[in-house]
Amino acid sequence: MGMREGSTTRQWSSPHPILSKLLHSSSGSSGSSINFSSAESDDVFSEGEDVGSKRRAFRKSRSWKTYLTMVHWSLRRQGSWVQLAGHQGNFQLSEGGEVLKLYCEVEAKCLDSLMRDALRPFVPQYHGCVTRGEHCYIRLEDLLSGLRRPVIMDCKMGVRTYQEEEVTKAQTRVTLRSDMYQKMVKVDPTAPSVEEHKQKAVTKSRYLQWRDTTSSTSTLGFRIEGIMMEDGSIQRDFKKILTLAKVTEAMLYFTRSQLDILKAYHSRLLALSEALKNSLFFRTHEVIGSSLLFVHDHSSKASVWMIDFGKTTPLPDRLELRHNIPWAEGSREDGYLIGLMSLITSLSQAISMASSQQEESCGEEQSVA
Ligand code: I3P
Repeated sequence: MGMREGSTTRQWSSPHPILSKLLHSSSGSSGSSINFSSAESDDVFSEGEDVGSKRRAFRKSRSWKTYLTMVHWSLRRQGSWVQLAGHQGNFQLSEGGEVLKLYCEVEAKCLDSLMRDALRPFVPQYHGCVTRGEHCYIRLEDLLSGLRRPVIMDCKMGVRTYQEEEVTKAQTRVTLRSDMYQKMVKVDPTAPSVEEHKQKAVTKSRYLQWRDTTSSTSTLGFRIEGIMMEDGSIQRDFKKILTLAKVTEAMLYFTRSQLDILKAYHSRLLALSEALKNSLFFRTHEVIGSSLLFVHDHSSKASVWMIDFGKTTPLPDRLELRHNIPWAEGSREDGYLIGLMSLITSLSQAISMASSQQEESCGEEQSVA
């Protein structure tokens, strides 16, 4: 896996010229998660866990949150978040303004293939790996550079967020997670079974399935993990959204009903859907826990990027996925396209609602005049 220096022209689905980029997040080994801070805190650990595993778990689960905290910090200081390179976590910035993300072999392999795929314009540019101190990092394009007061939304794609192996593993080797039990109870004290309450722990597979079925993941093929507004405020109270109507409400909130931004996102997703049809990578990979990152700023630059490939794995020889059908155990289908279609439909709805709102307010202004 060599260093890649070639830069690609980035495409912004906006009436404005190209400018930005964006970063992402995710745990070293996996997934995305905008772990937006709110009532649902991530930093819950069980008593008796060893310090090393606590630290690892902390680093992993806090990755996106760490990143957002860094952005928040830099926004408050009106400076570049490059200043924050020294912060601990899964990310660092390198001299060139790249983002360094803790190395994960699965993700590095995906990014390497993606740089030669039809999806390249939708993925942060990958520049190989670098070692810093004891750790190896993946060098990624900093997709937030050039944006002022960015507004960000992370949507975790697919009808499930766990790999088939995670289910099989849970059947043969039961590892109980008290941190996940605590997260579960915080959201819904009645969710754990009597047995789980007794153990004060659940398996990871059980937790991930619970998250999927209590959010729009299972039904709409994606869920909103969180939103960061331009003032740096972070919200992640969207995980219990189940209907498209509620997603559309969240879209309108996220974009403040700005038509040009909604349209830019809509056309970017249509372009992504075309690229996915031509992507060998997409046909031959099970895409789990990957996110679409929506980013815009006050100047109406808006784009969407595919991020987080830590749980995206190649399929066995000759197997190809359709991505647009529900999952049945063993099929490896991920439902990525179900999620993409839901998002496109939601954006269409948001566009027509925002248009009507605009027409109404124009009408009101005229009658006042
Ligand atoms: C986390 C989320 C992550 C998952 C993480 C969960 O839950 O499901 O995707 O990491 O597992 O804790 P939540 O968003 O509800 O806080 P993976 O994608 O790597 O499975 P982890 O704690 O084992 O990292």
